[in-house]
Amino acid sequence: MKILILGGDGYLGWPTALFFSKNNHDVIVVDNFIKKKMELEFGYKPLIPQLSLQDRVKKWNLNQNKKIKLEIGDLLNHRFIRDILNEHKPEAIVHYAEQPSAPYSMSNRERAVFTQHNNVIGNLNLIFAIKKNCPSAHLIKLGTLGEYGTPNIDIEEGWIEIEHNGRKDRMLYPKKPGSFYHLSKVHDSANIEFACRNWNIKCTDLNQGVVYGNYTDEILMDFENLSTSFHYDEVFGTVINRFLTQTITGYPLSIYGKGNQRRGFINLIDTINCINIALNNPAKAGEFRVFNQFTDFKSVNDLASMVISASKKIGFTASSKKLINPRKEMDEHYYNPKNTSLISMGLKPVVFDEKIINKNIDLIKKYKDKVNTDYFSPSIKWEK
Ligand code: USQ
Repeated sequence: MKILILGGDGYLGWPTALFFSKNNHDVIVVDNFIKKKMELEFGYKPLIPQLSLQDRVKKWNLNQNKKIKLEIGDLLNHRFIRDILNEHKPEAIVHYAEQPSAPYSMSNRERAVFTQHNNVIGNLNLIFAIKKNCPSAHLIKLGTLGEYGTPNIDIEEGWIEIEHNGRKDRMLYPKKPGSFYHLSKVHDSANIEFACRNWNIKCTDLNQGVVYGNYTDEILMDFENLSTSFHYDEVFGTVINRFLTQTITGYPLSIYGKGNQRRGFINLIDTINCINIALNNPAKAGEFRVFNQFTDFKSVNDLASMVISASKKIGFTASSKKLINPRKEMDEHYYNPKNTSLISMGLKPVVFDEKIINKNIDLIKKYKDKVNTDYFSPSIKWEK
């Protein structure tokens, strides 16, 4: 199948490209390197040094039947994305090409505006280009579980049956997200749902939990040269990846607030497995299908305790510290998000256990001397 991967230089996009190339698909990777520019704004580097995207693609293509193609450009340039779709006529489009950080979007007005402009307008340009040039392509859009927030009712997969004053309808599930970043994905979902209803295009919107992990089978083929961007700073590093990096340096695991907030999470390997399931079972024409893409949910305290106890078995003496929460989040809350769709379609989740925690630690421990512990303290405050 011909698959376009938008945001193919990123933490998720790069390993997704490797997986589909390895599995004999024609992969075209698109990126504008905006994330690299955002990293430079803060001076943050990923823990594992990375080759440029061009060099990684060259290395990979040396030993593969199916060569990855690379296109550099920005979804904000509507002519660029229109021409790419016209030239390649992809059957599936995996859309990761968005500003991915909640703290970034909350750091000041400019970055909030940038986040929503970049994400919402880029996505709009994409759906217009799909309508014009490849209306039967399956759009696989990365949304986020955080679109829902932490409501005091069960979280369904994108849609909910509502009965109001004696009448019923099936509506998009109401959203109460916790950052301007998460809101950008809410707006994307609403725009795509309208496009599916209005133009008969097809989309799977994946409301993904917090991703962790630093390897996939394809990355392990040449870890030094094919690694993905593994961040541990407060802007781009997700909570478990930060905890793993703090463990190797002996820095206390940074629990925000009382640590009772619960979140859904998923291993990097399962992100790709879920995309693969969606790809092999496309939405129908006109369908806006939503899957909640996480494999487990736990409190931040539980995640920290699991990392501390697992890492003890391999000689680390990790501890944790509760910090004043820089974000505005509910500490005690009901949380019951559903994730039955992908499991019923065959996802066999990678379990977050001692083995997986320690394999991830083992792969990064040799970079211990590269860790900059200044990256660990949160400075971006939601209420400022
Ligand atoms: N947290 C800590 N300590 C830390 C970092 C985070 O306790 O050092 C807590 C936060 O307060 C939050 C939870 O961990 O309650 C998750 O934070 P995060 O930074 O790992 O994840 P988040 O900001 O929610 O965003 C990440 C990705 C984003 C994706 C989202 C999925 O950066 O792209 O959309 O996870 S979700 O959270 O389900 O919306």
